[in-house]
Amino acid sequence: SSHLSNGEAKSFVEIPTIKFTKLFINGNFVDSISGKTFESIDPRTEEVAARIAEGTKEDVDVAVKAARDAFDFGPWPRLPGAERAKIMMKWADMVEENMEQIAALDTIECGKLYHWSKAAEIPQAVAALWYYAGAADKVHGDVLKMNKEFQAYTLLEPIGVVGLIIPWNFPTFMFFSKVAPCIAAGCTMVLKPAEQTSLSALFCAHLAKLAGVPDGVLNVVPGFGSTAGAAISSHMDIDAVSFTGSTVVGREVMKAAAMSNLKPVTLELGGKSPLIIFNDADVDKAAELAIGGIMFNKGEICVAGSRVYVQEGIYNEFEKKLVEKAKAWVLGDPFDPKVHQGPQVDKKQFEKVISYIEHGKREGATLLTGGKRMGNKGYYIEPTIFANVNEDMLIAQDEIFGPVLCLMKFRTMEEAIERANKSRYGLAAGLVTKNLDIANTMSRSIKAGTIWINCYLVFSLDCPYGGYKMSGFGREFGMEAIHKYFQIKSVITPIYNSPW
Ligand code: TXE
Repeated sequence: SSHLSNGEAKSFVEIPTIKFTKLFINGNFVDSISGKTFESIDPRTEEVAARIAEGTKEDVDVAVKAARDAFDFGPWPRLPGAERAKIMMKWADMVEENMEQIAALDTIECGKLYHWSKAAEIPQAVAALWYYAGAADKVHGDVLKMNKEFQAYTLLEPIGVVGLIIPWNFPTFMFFSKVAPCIAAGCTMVLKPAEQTSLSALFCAHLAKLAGVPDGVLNVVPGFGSTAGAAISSHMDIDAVSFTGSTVVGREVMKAAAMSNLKPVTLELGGKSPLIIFNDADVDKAAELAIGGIMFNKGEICVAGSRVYVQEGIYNEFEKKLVEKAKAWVLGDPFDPKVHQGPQVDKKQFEKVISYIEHGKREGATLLTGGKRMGNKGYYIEPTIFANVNEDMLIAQDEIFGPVLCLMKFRTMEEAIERANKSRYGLAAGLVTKNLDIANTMSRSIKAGTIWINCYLVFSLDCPYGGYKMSGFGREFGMEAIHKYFQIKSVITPIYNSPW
């Protein structure tokens, strides 16, 4: 196999000094009230990368107070949109200037490809600031009614203090895709990064201050979900929550929101997305899409194409190509530019993926390639492909969130629709066909928030992004995302002596 050995720890880039490890509250880096810290582990080495101040409920309370004061009395919600945009653009420039540093922090904590972060994730994060800065002075209410007796209009008011809870798989992009629309709308916020990946969030908070974001507008409280996270979703003085993470925790967040102050929530949760390949496809290109669709970011992406359905006419050829491509997929240090896949984010995720692989074998699926850990240090897992899978198997139902592909054969389009929809999730789907009728029927029949036709994992900030079914609700990106952060107020007044 062409997999790189992870034996010797080579250094491909200069690892930055880690400067910010404390809570960022009201414009200052502070210790947690308890004084406690937690360890962030480098998944390449299983060694401690940093010790980070551990925020708990008490710290969240202080952060919420700062955000509340900044919202009720501070300049941010009262600035003209164009002024907020100016500061956001400055912040975007600073993120761009510090791209290498930010990418390195994400690689150290998350194990993601450094060169990919530099080429795509951080530029997309910057683009999120541009996009919503551009929107900040162009969102407004409507004139609803003007007749002889009454006129009415709507006002869009920033919703208030927002809680943002983010996961570890795209630390920098998740941070900005949540913060950018929220801050553009004039809200203030308390953000909790995932416990695995706090460093880039803290670094970017530091840049926000330098760019001129007023104190208290953005507060970052690292810590664990059951303490700091739960304190956000159940807080009586947080007006809305946006969450990305597991379906299990999404339900907890919604419950806590309901049981506290009925704050609205947006949930972007797990997926088990189908990629459906028809007989007329270019087999080589389709296999390329399928490999990238599941192995990209080590399978740690909610829209991973984890169920691949191939029509029977090309199935055998496809299977052969797919296995070849999986074997050529290079595992190793994510700082190495030749590598395609780094380690899983942490021990818990690593063990979860391995246990699903074991389960797949027991369930009777055929292991075509992979299926093991690579090396004995770092959370590396070989690209893994199972064939002879059916929808009753756990590996076809659950989100594995790792480099594990389930390959299935189908005969008719009707069968493909039925089986693709046989999932409790509905985040995304991919279609490969040149037949317009098939593409049209399929894209309207699949219950998922995003449909990719003859492509996969193509993202754009102006495409709304989110789930059907247990993949959550609400949409990220696009103008939908900024509207989550407004209250709509209807104002109705009588009019006298109107000419019409
Ligand atoms: O997720 P959690 P984990 C899926 C994926 C993965 C599984 C578990 O299948 O294997 O979830 O990952 C915070 N109240 N996704 O355990 O726990 C937590 O601190 C409030 C899909 O990492 O959902 C972190 O900041 N917050 C996903 C965030 O929630 C709580 C991305 C996500 O962590 C909390 C990540 C609580 N009670 C995982 N408990 C996607 N949609 O892309 C935890 N958190």
